[in-house]
Amino acid sequence: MAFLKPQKADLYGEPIQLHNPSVFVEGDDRKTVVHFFSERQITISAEGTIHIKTVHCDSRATTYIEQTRRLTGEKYILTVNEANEAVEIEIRYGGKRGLFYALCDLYRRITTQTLSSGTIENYPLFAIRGYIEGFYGKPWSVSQRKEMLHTLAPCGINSYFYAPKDDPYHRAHWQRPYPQDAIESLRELVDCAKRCYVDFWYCLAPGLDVCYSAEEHLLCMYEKYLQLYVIGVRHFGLLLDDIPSSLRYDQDIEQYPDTVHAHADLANRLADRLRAYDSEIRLVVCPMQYHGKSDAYYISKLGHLLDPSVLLFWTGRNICAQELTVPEAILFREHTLHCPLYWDNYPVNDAEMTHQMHIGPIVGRENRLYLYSEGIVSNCMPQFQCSKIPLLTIADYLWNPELYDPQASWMDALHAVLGEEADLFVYFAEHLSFSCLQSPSSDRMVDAFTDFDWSAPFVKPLPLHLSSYISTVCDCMRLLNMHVCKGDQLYIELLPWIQKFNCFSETLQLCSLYFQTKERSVLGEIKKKLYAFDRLPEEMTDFTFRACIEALLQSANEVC
Ligand code: LTM
Repeated sequence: MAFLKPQKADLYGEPIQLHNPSVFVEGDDRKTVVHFFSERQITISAEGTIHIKTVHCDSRATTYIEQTRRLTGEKYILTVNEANEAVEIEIRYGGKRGLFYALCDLYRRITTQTLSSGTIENYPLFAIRGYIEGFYGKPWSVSQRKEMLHTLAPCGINSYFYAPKDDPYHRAHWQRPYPQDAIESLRELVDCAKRCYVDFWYCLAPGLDVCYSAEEHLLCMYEKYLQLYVIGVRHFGLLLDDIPSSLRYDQDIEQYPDTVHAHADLANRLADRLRAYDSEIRLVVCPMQYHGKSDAYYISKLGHLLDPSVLLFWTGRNICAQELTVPEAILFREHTLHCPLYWDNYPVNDAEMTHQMHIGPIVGRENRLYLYSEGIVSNCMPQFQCSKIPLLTIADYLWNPELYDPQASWMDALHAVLGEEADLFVYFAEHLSFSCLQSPSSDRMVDAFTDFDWSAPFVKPLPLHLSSYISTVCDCMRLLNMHVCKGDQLYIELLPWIQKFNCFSETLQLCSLYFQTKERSVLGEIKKKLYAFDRLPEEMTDFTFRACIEALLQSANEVC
């Protein structure tokens, strides 16, 4: 697994074989370490086969990141020595989160039998590594949210932004305080985030009907944030995306020259008030104009007016940005006096994208963006299980973008979510790469289909790689069907795309039958299947597929 990819690793020898390992723990924060391993069913004992010594250390070596020239509590140094009786491990760390990442790293190496002697120095390059539940559609449930925290935190994600557009208390009825049962659910979530060392950002979206200059509205927002403060939240967001662009109340029109002054004033007053309450509170603002050119009037004015310590969201050149680049980040900083905190609209697939399923890896984010931004926060899909796959690649990129390899990371993510079945599942998943990032075809399909002349199918024997591809697609289809029958959530979320893939698979099986029998009646069946495939609205990478089948039909004068 490639998660928490080390910055420096000086390892030697074969991986240490550990069967039924048990752990002996000493040193600083012993309670945390014991709790960590006990929760994961690893025995803690005085005769442990692994001896762990933890050292909390406030030195340059454990707190300083050279590339970004900043201090962090997320760094760790892991030293492993194979001794006669036990494996001796020392963890040096600068902060609690660093210790947590060290333990996650160690645990993964132990359970995958990849622990080797030597030293690992590790820390993340992006400061804010997050995801936002910021889509339109059914919000995730509390248990799903907790599951996501447990999935992503061990891979280095450190921030979760709560902003489901369809939570009425977040947006449509932002003025209403949360009822007690909802607050209890949020408390559960905040506690879970804390245990996962993830910052919980609570976002409020009052822009549909707020009166920017009204003190009573500011007070109402402040009290809403305090409801969350009481349950442990220290990070807040003010979201002004997707709202009317003109001022609607006479009071505001009289007070402000234009909308941007109203937005800056509200954000600054809110920041002042929250900080007067607790100076540690952090605030992020999502501007009304959150994409495009950063020298546009609204965003540059907002940046200049906004308190410099308030973070500013930005989605990039487009709402769903194909690329996020260093030159654009530098320009953003120049024009707004703020480094962008990217609200990255991938893998989100709401609004016009509901026929797309974004399970491919993140691509198109430059590897040195961490030097010019506050971080990246990825907007998720309503399909919670499916979101895990791209989010794991995002976690990988955000930790160590210099070494990020999208395809390798994607396979790791698929394995993390699906286990060994990932190797078969990928024959389906490769067809789901339609997105703002890319629209390639399935590599496996293209490799299998080219080198074969579909318009002269009987000139040569069917190449082995094509028949083997068709049979693997059928195996993959059986796997998908089996999970759908079992009601497994990930496959239920994928059902519309699985149904389309089924048409694809059946078309290929019919082609295979035609190649064997040369029976012309099969061509009619192929035509019907292709038609059924075309009628389903889900987007799949079908260009090569359609072109080949059409060539086959045309060669037999079966015009589509
Ligand atoms: O992107 C932003 C800042 N706001 C909304 C999101 O809530 C929505 O999920 C995405 C994708 O449709 N687009 C938006 O404009």
